[in-house]
Amino acid sequence: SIIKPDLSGFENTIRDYVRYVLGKPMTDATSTDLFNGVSSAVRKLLMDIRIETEQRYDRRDVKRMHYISMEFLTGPLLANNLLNMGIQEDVRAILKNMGLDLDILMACEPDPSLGNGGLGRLAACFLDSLASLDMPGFGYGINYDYGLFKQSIMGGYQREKPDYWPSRSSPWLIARSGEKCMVPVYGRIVDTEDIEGGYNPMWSEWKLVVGRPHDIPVVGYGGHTANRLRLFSAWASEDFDIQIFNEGDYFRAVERKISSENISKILYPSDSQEAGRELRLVQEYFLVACAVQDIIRIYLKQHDDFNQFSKKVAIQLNDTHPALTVAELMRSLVDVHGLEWDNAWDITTQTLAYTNHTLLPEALEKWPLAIVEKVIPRHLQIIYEINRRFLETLTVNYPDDPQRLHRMSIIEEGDEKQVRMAHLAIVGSHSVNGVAKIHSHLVKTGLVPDFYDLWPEKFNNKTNGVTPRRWLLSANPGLARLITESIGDKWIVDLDTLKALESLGRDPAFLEKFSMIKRENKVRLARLIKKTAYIDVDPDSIFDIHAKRIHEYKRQFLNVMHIIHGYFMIQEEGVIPTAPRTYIFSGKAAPGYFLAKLLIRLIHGVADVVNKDPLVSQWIKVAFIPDYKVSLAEIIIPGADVSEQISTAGMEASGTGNMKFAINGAVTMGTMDGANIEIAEAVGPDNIYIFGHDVEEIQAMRGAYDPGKILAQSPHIQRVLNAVNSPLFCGWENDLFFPLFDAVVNHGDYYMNLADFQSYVDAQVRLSGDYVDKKKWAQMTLLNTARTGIFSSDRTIREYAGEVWGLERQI
Ligand code: 26R
Repeated sequence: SIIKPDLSGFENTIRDYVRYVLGKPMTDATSTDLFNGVSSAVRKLLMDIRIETEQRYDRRDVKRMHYISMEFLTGPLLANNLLNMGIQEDVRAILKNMGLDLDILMACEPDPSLGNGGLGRLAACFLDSLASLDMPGFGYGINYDYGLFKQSIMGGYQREKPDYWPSRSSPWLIARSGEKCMVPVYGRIVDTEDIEGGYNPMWSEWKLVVGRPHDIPVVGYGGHTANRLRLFSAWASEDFDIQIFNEGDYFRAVERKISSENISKILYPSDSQEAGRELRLVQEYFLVACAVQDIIRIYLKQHDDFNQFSKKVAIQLNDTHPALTVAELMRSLVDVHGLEWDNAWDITTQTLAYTNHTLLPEALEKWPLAIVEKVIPRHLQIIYEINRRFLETLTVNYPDDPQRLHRMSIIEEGDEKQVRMAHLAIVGSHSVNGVAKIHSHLVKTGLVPDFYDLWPEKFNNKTNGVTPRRWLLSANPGLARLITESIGDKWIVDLDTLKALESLGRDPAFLEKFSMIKRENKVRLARLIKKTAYIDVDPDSIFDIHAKRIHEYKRQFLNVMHIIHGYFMIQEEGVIPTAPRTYIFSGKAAPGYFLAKLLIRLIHGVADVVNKDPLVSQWIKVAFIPDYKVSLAEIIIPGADVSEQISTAGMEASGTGNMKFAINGAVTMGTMDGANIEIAEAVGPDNIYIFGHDVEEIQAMRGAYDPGKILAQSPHIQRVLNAVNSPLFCGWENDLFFPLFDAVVNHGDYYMNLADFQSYVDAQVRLSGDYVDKKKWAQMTLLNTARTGIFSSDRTIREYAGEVWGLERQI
C-alpha cells in the first residue's frame, strides 16, 4: 500500500521558495527556478519520511548495509521521487492549477552523471530497491564537482566538455557540515614497531583532508522508507593550514588547500584502461576513509564496544575501487580503537563482501607500491601484515607450492611491485560474487582459481537486475498503464507477476494495444533523433539499437560491419531486406581510447553515405544520438524493437541495458555472454536471436585463431573491410579508418569480430523475416516483457540481503 504524503502546503512551499530563497516575484521565475521550487517542496516531504525511517532503524537497532562505490549514476530524480511517493498525478494537478507544466519543469533537471556506465547505474538501481524493500541499505560515494564529460559530435568526432553539475546547489543534496570526516593522507612512518603489540605506530607529517557529507534522500516505492546516499566533497582542513601559516608561507598554504579540494573535483572517465594515477588512488582512499569513519560513528552511537559490529554492519565493495576498506577498517580498529589484530581481522572479514564486475585484464586494479607508500604509508604496512599472515596460512594449506604462493600473494613481484586490489578484496571479505551466472563461473575458474580452490564457500553469484520503477513505470508510462489496466499494479513491487501477461498474447486486441504503445515510443524516439542527430527516421522501420559505452569488446564494430554489408547487398547485388531498418547508436568513448573514438567517427562516416544514398536510405538509416546518459536512455530504450548485445562471449560480465531493453519489449540480438544467457533461458529460444561462438568455443579458439583465414574465404567480409579501409566513408581524410581495419586484419582481431560475422548476418536475416509477420513479432516482444520479471533489482537485492548481508525488511 502507498502512504501518500500530505500535499496541503505544497503550493505555498513553491511560492515561498521563489520569493524568499530566490528573492523573486513568481512572475519572474524561470522554468529552472520553478523546477528548484518544486524539488524543494518534494524534498520537504522526503525529509519527513527520512527522519521517521531513521528513528525506526535506531529504535530497533537494526543491521545496516553500506554500499561503497566510486560511482552512483542516479540520473534525474524528480520524476522518480514523485512516482515512488505516489504523488506524480497530484503534483501535476497542483502545478496545472498554478499555470505550470510538470513535464516542462522536469525537463530542466540536469542528470547527475556521477558514474561511467553499468557499475554506477547498478549501484543506483540497488539503492532504489533497498528503499522499496524497506531495507536499511545506504550508499557511500564521492560528490564529484564534474561528473562524466558531456559528449558532443563535431564533424563525426567525439568532443568532450566538462559536466559541471550543481554539486553544491542541487535541491536533492543536503550538506551535513556537522558530520565532517577527517582524513589523514601522505606523510611517513617514523617508527615501525610490531603492529600486534598494540603499539600505535607513528604516522606523521600527514596532511589532513576533510570530507563534507552531502546526503541525497532515496525514497522507496510506496513512500514507507527513505534511506540515503551520502556523497563526500573534499575540503582542505583549516587546522592543518595553520601549521603552514606559522612557517609564514601563505601561498603554499593556499596551494595545499586547492590540491586537497581537487580530490573530489572530477570523475575518472575510463571504464576500462586503468590509468594508475595518484589522484585516483587518493580519491579511492578518501572515499573509503570517510565511509569507514562514518559507519563506525553510526555504530558507536548505539554500542560501546565492537563485539556486535559484524552483526550490525555489512559493507559491500562495488568492485575493487573501494578495496582499501580492508586496510582502513583494520587501521581504524587496531590503531584508533585499540583492538587486537586477530579480533580486528575477524570483524573485518565478517563485515566485508566484494563484488567483481569485470574480467578484462586491463581493468583489474593494481597499484604500484611506490604510489601506495607515498599516499598512505600506514595502510601499506597493514597490507604487508595482512599478506604476511595470509601467505603463512597458505604454506600450511599448500606446502611445497611456492608457485601458488606467488600467484596468490596480494603483492605482485616484478620490476615494479604492485598491490593486487582484487586479492586484497578477496582475502579481506567473507563473500566474493560475480554479476551473472557465466561471469561468476569465470571468476572461479579463470580469474582467481587458486582462491576458489582455497575458499570455495566464499564464492557466489548474484545476477544483476534493474529497478522496474525507473525503467518501466517512469520511462515507459504507456506500457506501465496498459500493464496495470490488464493485470493490476502488483508488478511495480513484484515484477514476476508480469508472467500474467503471457496468456494475453492470444488476445489480438491486447496485442494491438501493446504494439501501439511501442509505436508511440518510437515516435517519441524519432523526435529525439531529429532534435539531437538531425536525421529523419521512419517509426515504421525496425529500430535496432546499440546503446552502451563504446568499447572493442562490446563490438559496435561488428554492428557497423553488418550495416556496411547490408549497404553493399542493396547497392551491388540488388538484394533488398525484408523490412526497412534504422540502426541507432549511442554511447561515450573514454577520452583516451583511440580506437573507440575512431569507431564513433566511422559510425558517422557510414551514416553519411548510407543516409544520403537515394536507394539504400529507403531501407537502411543510421543515427548516432550524442551524449548517452540516464535521461536519454529513458527515451531510447522504450523505443527499441531490437536490442544489440553482441559482446565477445566471456567479456561482458553481465550487462544491465540488455535487461532494460527486454523488459520494455525489445527482442535481443545477442551472444551467449553475461546475462544474455539468462535472458535467453527466461524468454525461450524462439523469442531471442542468439548467434556466434559461446565462451567455450572462444576459449578453444584462442591461440589458434586466424582472422586471415576467415577473411580469405569470405568475399563478403573482404568487401566490408576493404570499404572500411577505402575513402568511401572518410572522403578526404585519407586512410582515416586504417587503424580499425588493421586491428582486425593484421593484429589478430582480438575480439573475434570475423569469427562471429557470418552467424550475426544470418541471425539478422532471420530477424528481418520475422519482423514482417506483425502478429508473430508482437507475441515475441510481449513474451520478452512477460518473462523478464526476474531481472528486477528487487530480486537481486533480496538475494544479497538473505545470502550475503543478513539484512531484514523493516516495515
Ligand atoms: C579501474 C577503472 C579503470 C575502472 C574499470 C572498470 C572503472 C570502472 C570500470 C567499470 C566496470 C567495473 C563496469 O562498469 N563493469 C560493468 O558492471 C556492470 C554491473 O555489474 C555489468 O553489467 C557490466 O557487464 C560490466 O561491464
